[in-house]
Amino acid sequence: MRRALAALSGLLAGYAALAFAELVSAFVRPEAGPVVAVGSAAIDRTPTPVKDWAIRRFGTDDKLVLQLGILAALAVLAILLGLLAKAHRRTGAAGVLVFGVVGAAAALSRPDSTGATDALPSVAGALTGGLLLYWLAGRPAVTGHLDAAPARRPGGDRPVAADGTVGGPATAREPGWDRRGFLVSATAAAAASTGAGALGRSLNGSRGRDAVAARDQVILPAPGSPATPVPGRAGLRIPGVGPFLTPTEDFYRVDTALVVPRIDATTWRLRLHGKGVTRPVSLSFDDLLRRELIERDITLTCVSNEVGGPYVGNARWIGVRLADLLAECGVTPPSKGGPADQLVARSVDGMTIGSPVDDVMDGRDALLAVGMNGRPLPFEHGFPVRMVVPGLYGYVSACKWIQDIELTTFDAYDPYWVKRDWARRAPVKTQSRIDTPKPFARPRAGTVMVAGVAWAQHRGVRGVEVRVDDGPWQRARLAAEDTVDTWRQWSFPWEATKGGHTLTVRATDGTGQVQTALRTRTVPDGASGRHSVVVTVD
Ligand SMILES: Nc1nc2c(c(=O)[nH]1)N[C@H]1C(S)=C(S)[C@@H](COP(=O)(O)O)O[C@H]1N2
Ligand SMILES: [Mo]
Repeated sequence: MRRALAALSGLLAGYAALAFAELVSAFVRPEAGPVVAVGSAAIDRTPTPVKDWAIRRFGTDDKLVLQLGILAALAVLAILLGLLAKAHRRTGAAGVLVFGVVGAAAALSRPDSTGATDALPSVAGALTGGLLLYWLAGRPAVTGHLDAAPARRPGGDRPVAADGTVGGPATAREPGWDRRGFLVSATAAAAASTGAGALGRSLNGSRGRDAVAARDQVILPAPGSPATPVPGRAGLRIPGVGPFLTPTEDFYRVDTALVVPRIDATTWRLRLHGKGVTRPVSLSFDDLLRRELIERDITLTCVSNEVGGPYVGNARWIGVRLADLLAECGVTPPSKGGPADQLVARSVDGMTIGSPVDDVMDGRDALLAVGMNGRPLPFEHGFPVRMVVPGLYGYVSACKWIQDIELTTFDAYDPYWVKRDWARRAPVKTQSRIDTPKPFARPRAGTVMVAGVAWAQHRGVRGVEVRVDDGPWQRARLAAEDTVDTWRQWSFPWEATKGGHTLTVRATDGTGQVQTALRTRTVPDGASGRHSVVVTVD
């Protein structure tokens, strides 16, 4: 029993620490809270193969899994500290402080840390937790004092001991542990912590309210250069193949942000500066909206997408042409003698993403996007402004929550993902995917519609072929092309015969290059190889 109470003390101390840290974080920054800080620091330090696996295994839930993992680990450690404090009161309490130091160090190590105050939530939380553990662990010492006045059961006539034993004196009780005093303290501590945590939560929640209100106020001006209408036959409407334009709520999300930044567009600014920038600028959101806006359909792909994977989506983006802005600031691409070959975009959450200046300025529709599918960007996808560059994987082009653009060189600076084993330059590889039938489907013999998508952004898709088992490559029917920057749907009516079959797809891009069969992993510059689906025809 004493051990259980000791373990409970540890848990309570951990709970109090996190709750008070949450409260203090509301006065600092929600990102400085210990769980978010440790989680973010862990993300930054996770070896690339593990991170890549987590993205593939858990998708957008990777962050939830990480935070639940941290909480579970903390719970175990808190129990151990509680047990330790039973024997060594001071050591146990000091152990809680060690976690405060770890949390504080994590918060200060973050690239978006705004200064020493980021340590406060962890330090305050740990002090609270440490003191509580010290206090609870000391409770046994006061046993004799309560024994003198056993509680009376309401309406009853027999004394009730603190541990609920009815009848005689405290003989049945474990010696040295004042259980009632403990329970009173513990309950009070739990209540205070819950109150503090709830208050912190609600204060943190209201922080983003201005940003939400500012986003609700945004009215996107009509684009001066609208997107060409999507050809009616770009979407095949085949069951199992998604719509040609991916609905925003279905669009994949990949980023390192444990707390989605909620930026107030009315105070947001974008700075553009660096090597060869003769006229640096600082722009407001309204400055951007006053420029000519262009609207383009662009398919975005993540470098962590496995062959056949889901991290690809096609949206209608509205934004400012980045090349024009760069030219106004005096930027010349390196191919024309400019001194900077890398454009580094920096987000409010400390992400850095580097793109080749030559690609951004070669005439393609590289955007500072303000809208997605006709609406202001959702916070999850980078509100108020993000980059989108056709033909480059997201990690080398698509910085969300952007706040700074610096012109530099590839020699001088490695951005976030490049420091973590990913390639400096990463054009999207030609890929194709079978969306129907699904793996291990059991279609009936006869005509089975095989269909999916293919993409080779900025080169375009010229052809798609399907192979059944080891048979010849057969031409699939291609849906109409929207632009070279978008994916293309395809279909192949297959006369399916009974038995097990393997369907394989390959695309040919606009330059005539056939998608390679060579299988590579996602690291360092994107998976290659062909998607196959195994089915059994009944
Ligand atoms: N600030 C920030 N921007 C980011 C990232 C990130 O982690 N942080 N991830 C990049 C990656 S790897 C991809 S694939 C795209 C994904 O954009 P989406 O989440 O809007 O689909 O965002 C890019 N921009
Ligand atoms: Mo990505």
